Amino acid sequence: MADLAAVKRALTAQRIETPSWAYGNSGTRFKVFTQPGVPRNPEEKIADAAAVHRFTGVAPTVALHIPWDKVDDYAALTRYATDLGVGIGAINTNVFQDDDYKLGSVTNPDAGVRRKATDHLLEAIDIMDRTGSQDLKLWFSDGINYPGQDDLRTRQDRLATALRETYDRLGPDQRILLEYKLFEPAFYATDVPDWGTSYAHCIELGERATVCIDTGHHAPGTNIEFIVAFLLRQGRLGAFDFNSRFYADDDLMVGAADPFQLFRIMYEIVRAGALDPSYGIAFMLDQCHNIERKIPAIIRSVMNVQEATAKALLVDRDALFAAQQSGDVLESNAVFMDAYNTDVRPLLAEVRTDAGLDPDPIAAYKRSGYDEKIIADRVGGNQAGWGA
Ligand code: PSV
Ligand code: MN
Repeated sequence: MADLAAVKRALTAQRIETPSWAYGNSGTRFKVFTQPGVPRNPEEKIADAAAVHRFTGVAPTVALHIPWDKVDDYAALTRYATDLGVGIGAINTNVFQDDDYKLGSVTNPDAGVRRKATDHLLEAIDIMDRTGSQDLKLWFSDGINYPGQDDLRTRQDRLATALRETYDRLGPDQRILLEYKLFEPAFYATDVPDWGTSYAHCIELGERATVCIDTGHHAPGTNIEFIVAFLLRQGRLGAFDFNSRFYADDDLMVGAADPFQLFRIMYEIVRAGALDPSYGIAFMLDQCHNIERKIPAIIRSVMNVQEATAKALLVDRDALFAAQQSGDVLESNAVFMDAYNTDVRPLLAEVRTDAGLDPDPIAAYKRSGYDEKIIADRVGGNQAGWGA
């Protein structure tokens, strides 16, 4: 039996970071649907992140995206966040929305474009210095659409050069989170398509370069928990971008498509003792909410991660190891599934009540009047969204 007091302590200490862009408008390649009450600036996004933290108690940081969240005074923005009870988390770079990047950013055949892209990565570290952020999250949309369009190997050299310059600029407490993505927007070849490529570049760079696993960035059927286990063993798992995919990179609420997969991932985390914030893994959401209200969707996502975590913590590891050791296939699987099939909602309600929170964060949010207030207040101005 898992020690219930220890499980509750672990759940209380858990931390989940929310992304500023999830509070803004978003859509598919075909349509961005706007919603009333959407933030018009970084401050309003931070205010929404603070609301999520107030109701969940486990989401005390918000990731920024530059230049979407560009401001003149990052120290002031950080103070603003602190006053609302949250901190600034990872800084995300954007080398995918300028016309210059049509043929790639840091892997572009044009040295001038590569310089511009690398300068943006360096600028992001300047911002981290001011916000106190430790994580620079890099996702490159770089890739090619047609065989022969560019030299696959040379593009890896260009990538390595830009990463080296960026890594060398990091402060002692800062690190790179290098994300990979199987495809899109490049359809034939992507320059960082998988964890192996990301891992190899991280090894080359040094120990402050780690892999970010975006759960939506794999081929169907990929065993993501294997990647988690492998990278943890190598000490190179730095972060998650949690979301759900049904087909491609859907970026829907984590735990919506495959809660069992999320449980299996969280089990590897628990198994490695990597859940506690002091271990250094950033558990972030990377989602967008195109048709549903954004704040309750983010609260629901945080709760889904908590539920998967609670189930992972409930695995009777002594019984599991004993069954595994004796080669009892059915018993091992049964122990694992027992934990997954436990209804952990009452346990999490208790954890929240103990922390002085409402046991039902979604209901509490709905009752709070926050949604009505932002709809009434945020009139005029330009709503934030992709490209804003
Ligand atoms: C694009 O796929 C993406 O969702 C990446 O996962 C990044 O983390 C995110 O955008 C923000 O740039
Ligand atoms: Mn991501």
